[in-house]
Amino acid sequence: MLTRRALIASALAAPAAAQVDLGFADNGLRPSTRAFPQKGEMILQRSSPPLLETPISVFDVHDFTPNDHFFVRWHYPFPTEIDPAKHRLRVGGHVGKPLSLSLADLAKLPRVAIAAVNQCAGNGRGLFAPRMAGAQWGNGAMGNALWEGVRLKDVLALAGVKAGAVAVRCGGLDAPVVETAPDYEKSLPLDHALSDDVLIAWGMNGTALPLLNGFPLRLVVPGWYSTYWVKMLDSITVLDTADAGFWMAKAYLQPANALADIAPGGPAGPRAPVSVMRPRAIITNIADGAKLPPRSFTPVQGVALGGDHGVNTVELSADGGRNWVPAQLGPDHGRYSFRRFRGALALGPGKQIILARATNAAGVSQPLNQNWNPSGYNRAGVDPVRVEIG
Ligand SMILES: Nc1nc2c(c(=O)[nH]1)N[C@H]1C(S)=C(S)[C@@H](COP(=O)(O)O)O[C@H]1N2
Ligand SMILES: [Mo]
Repeated sequence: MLTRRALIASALAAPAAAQVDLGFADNGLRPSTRAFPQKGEMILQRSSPPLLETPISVFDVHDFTPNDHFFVRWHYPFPTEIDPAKHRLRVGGHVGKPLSLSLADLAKLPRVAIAAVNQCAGNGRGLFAPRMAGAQWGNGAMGNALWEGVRLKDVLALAGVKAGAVAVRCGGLDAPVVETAPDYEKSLPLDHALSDDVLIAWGMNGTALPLLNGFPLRLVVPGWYSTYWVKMLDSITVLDTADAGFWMAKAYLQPANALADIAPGGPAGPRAPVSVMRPRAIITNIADGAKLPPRSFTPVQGVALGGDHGVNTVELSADGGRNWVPAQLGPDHGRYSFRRFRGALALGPGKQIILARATNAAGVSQPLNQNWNPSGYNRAGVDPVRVEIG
């Protein structure tokens, strides 16, 4: 299944100049890099641990984001050389039979492939106004891939989950620099861990996971933000009490309302862990601020995701959302996948604003206003694209 060793990357020793979050420069331009192993040109947010963003132009031409342009996000340093033959996935905690599984052991279970969008909970954070702290991502902290592996529930069945279990905690090979810092571990509620769609994946778009995307194994939680998609997965612990660890109880919390929003500067109110993604449509062929020649119809295209339900419609508007015209949808790769869209708008001369709005199969639509919250999670509103015609 995995025959080659992941390459050591001298490039992972970061250029010293870029240890801080770079974000958007005043002129809106962000530095790009080709210095990372198995990656082509990416937008550099931070070099160590790496935060690499996918240029929007990549989404304009692919249903499946190529591995060498797939975004990268790590909280902590991780091994840069991994021998897949020696890798073990330990399964323990509240189970009848603790396990230590090799990749060959996993490959004996039924294999599954699912197309799914992996999106950082902070995707688009840098576009919020007012701004907030955290990686200043544009909309490129997401990507769509065909993930191949086995079901988490099949692995849990091998170990035998005991009565009274409530959650399943996953951890990877990365570790904090400071010993007292909390290991990156994320938990799924037991019912979700047992769903058919949650995978332990080794394959990404027909090949092994790139090192930076979690070689040799990662969790795939379709429809949920990628904070749960633990990379370099090496431990699964079944819990009989709620996970009180930092990364579940203290981090990745958002306002506990449908849109996860509050008034900027307003009281935070009750909070809940981020989980399900909301529908979004991102225009990929026209950059915000572009100058376009006059023509009777301006083509508009992009990618949409439906969250945990498929994309039902994408609509376009050139009059601030009073009138909408349906866009044509591209191939359907399943409910968790990107769905590309294309349409055309008649735009008069001068300054115009183009809107694209996705609605999913559960009838959830994008609001026109952005859902602001103090951590910049779950950006779900329509992203307007301002253009000048003429
Ligand atoms: N082991 C481990 N897994 C992790 C993380 C991490 O820091 N360590 N970060 C998570 C977050 S917040 C994101 S956005 C995704 C990014 O996945 P990618 O790097 O494959 O795009 O990985 C997730 N899985
Ligand atoms: Mo993330």
